[in-house]
Amino acid sequence: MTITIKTTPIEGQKPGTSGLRKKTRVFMQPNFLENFVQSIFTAIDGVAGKTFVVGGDGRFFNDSAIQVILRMAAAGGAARVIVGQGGLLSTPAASNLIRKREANGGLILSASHNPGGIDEDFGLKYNISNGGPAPEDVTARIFEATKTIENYATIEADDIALDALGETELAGMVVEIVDPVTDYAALMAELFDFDAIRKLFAGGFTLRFDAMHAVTGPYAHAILEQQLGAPKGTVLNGTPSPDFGKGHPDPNPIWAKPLMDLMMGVDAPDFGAASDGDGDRNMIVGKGCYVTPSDSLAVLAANAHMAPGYKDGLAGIARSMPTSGAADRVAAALGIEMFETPTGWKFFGNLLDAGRATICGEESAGTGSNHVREKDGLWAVLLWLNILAARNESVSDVMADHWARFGRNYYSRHDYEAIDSEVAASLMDDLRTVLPALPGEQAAALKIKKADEFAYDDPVDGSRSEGQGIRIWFEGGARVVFRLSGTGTSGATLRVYLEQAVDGPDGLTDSPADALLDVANAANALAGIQERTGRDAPDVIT
Ligand code: VG1
Ligand code: CO
Repeated sequence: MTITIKTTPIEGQKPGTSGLRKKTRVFMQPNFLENFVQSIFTAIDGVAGKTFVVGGDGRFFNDSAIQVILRMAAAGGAARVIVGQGGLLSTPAASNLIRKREANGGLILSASHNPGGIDEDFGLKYNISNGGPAPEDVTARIFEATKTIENYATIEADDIALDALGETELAGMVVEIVDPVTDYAALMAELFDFDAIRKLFAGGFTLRFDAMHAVTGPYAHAILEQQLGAPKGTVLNGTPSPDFGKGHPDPNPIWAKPLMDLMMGVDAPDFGAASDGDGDRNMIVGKGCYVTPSDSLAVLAANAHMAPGYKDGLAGIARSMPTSGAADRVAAALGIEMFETPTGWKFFGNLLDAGRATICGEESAGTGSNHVREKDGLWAVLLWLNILAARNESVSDVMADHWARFGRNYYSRHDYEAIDSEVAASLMDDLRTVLPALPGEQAAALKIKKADEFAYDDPVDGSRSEGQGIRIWFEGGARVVFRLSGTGTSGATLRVYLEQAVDGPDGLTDSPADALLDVANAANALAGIQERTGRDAPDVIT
């Protein structure tokens, strides 16, 4: 029996870079989740007769939120909801299921790389029928609906058991519980040369994959250890836990420090990798050799043809604006199109759908391809493994060869987290104001060449997105980008993206910190970060 519950709009339900993210306790407030879910349903003209995929990264509140969504979908007359067993689905696996099962869309419960737990973060994101994050027109409609909502519909029913595979019925709607790994693993086996990777492991090649107590554990155990024959123990922290073992499931040198230490030590395995809370990010490390995500994108693009799924080459490459120009060098050498989009995977969807881009990536450890419409952590690891098997070289050899061939873009991101929102906004406003006068000026040791605020015109649907980050280029190949994060849950996070391009053959083996010192000083001189924020160093450097 459908019941209609009266509610009133709740402030702050504007989706950010990747869905709505809040403190878990905020999501648990009366009607908070219900209002947002009903607003999604309103924004897509209702759910009657439709099929959806629902799953999340297993963080605290994942299962209760799924029960709420199931009851509300049933009340709206949805035909079928496909749920990952135990409520688990990695973000790329959810994207794959939406596509494979031709669902109308999906609801993904995750705050990605943010910590989980009752005092940490929760999130919810709507994906459309192509399997990708809702584009801006849809998220704008969702936000509008949250501002006018008066009631939501649900049913009175017991919780559905999420652990038993198979179909059950909920007020006329079919709930289908599926294994979260099966379809995803089948897709990976189509894309990559599993025999070659199996031989690599059989020959003694060693890997450590840190699942960071998050959702990729079951995927990594099944694919790397069971299907590809990597020895047991290859996957670390492989059991998903609601608070990610009290860790911060963000695969970067700071939060995946134990893996980094292992890779830099004398007993380092041949290859190290990690993924984030919801399985869409990746970190790649060789023996003594950290690969920046921007470089990883470039290497994957340059070598993708070695994997069966990409043997015909790439149509084009896309990267988010703050991502380094390393991939641009590859696109130029291959003679293929290169696209620069705003931050967030939703901007790649049209390019992938139109067949203009095959591989996409972001500096924030996200890489993926046209196989789904999300970034995909394990996919990146498997493509690297396929390439290493084909080339029979170490990660550091591959990198040295890559830089010698294409040139190198030194890169680092400095994050100032949870700073006062007004301080952050005025820092950005002041930069915006001085932009036109900057060319020709000096900033610390560097001379400014160009400066602008990035706006994106989507070449497929013509939509325009403004205010996507402030970019300043310097003489001598350096660039700095300033942007405010759209995924944080307290205060504002200022991201400062530093890049120094070097064409080679000289200067390809400097330490990134040395290579980026001048541009880091220039960034501080331009934005007055230290005086304004009172911080004498970034909270996180990646
Ligand atoms: C961050 C990253 C961005 C990424 C987004 C979602 O956004 O910078 O590149 O797409 O997180 O990633 P922001 O607005 O905080 O800079 V995930 O793994 O949270 O889905
Ligand atoms: Co993520």
